[in-house]
Amino acid sequence: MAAATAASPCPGGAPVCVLFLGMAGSGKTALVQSLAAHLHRAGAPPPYLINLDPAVHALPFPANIDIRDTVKYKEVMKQYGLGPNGGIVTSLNLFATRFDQVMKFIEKQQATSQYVLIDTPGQIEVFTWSASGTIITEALASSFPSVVVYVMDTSRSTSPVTFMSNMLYACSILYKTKLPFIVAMNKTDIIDHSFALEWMQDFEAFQEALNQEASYVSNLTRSMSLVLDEFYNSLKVVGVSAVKGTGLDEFFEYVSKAVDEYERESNQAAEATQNWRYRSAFPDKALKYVLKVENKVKETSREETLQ
Ligand SMILES: Nc1nc2c(ncn2[C@@H]2O[C@H](COP(=O)(O)OP(=O)(O)OP(=O)(O)O)[C@@H](O)[C@H]2O)c(=O)[nH]1
Ligand SMILES: [Mg+2]
Repeated sequence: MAAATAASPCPGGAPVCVLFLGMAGSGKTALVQSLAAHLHRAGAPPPYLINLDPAVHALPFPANIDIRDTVKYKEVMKQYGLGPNGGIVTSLNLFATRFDQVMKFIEKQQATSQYVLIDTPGQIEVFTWSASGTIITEALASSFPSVVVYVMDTSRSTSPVTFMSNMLYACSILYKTKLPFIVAMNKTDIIDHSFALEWMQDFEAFQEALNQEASYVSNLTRSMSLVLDEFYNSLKVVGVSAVKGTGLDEFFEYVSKAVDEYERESNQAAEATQNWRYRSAFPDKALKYVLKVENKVKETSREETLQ
């Protein structure tokens, strides 16, 4: 429980925003509930819970912010003459216009919560490919250490072709959000996720499993698996069971590693922006000189402060 109970995983003390994405029924809501219960049992500060699914009937956790309090999904469908998916997209769009208020609530959590756990709708594309999803993700990531968790139903990914489709989806979300990324292989109480780990680490084991399936899709999958090799290398994968509450300590350890990654990348991005600012104004030689002078100025002012 060390990772979850220790002081904030973020050096600045800001709460870490964890966004749960994944196919319908993969267990996003159950995992958020299970993680909140896990933190509670360990006596850790309570996480701040946000529900962004306007269509959920019964929520198994007490949300601090619930989209359903602001937007009535059924009325949105009626008012705009929309079907279920259009209703969810529009509800999220309406909610996104007021997301600045959510940000203010999260800011106030600095002293009380280490984690902000955010549940999203099952229609994954609604969140990952809509303007509101992008607005919400970027707003969070620009102010708080933010991590994406792709929840996968392990028991439904035992066929290599289905597994590959799931991984392609995960890959597309990683490249879309460009945030530190964790794959939570859920429902390990039904089947252990070791088969999936083996497929990701051992290309030949995956090929062997594919050989059992003779279809044109398996040929496509064979080629795709070569492409995904690079993606697998940088991936953090953890097996969990939301129902049994297993793997959750390890999950929080991965979140801490993802926060380190977030910090590293934001520092690099800040440096790159700064260098770019100079680069656009000065030719290469002059740039080196400007950076040298700037470092000298920094050193001098540091020395003056110390004196
Ligand atoms: N055996 C088992 N079942 C699980 C686990 N996690 C979730 N489930 C079940 O899977 C079903 C879907 O879980 P949800 O948490 O609603 O999944 P979701 O991803 O939030 O679903 P949507 O919001 O509809 O996309 C429920 O019947 C859960 O009880 C798990 O770890 N093990
Ligand atoms: Mg759900």
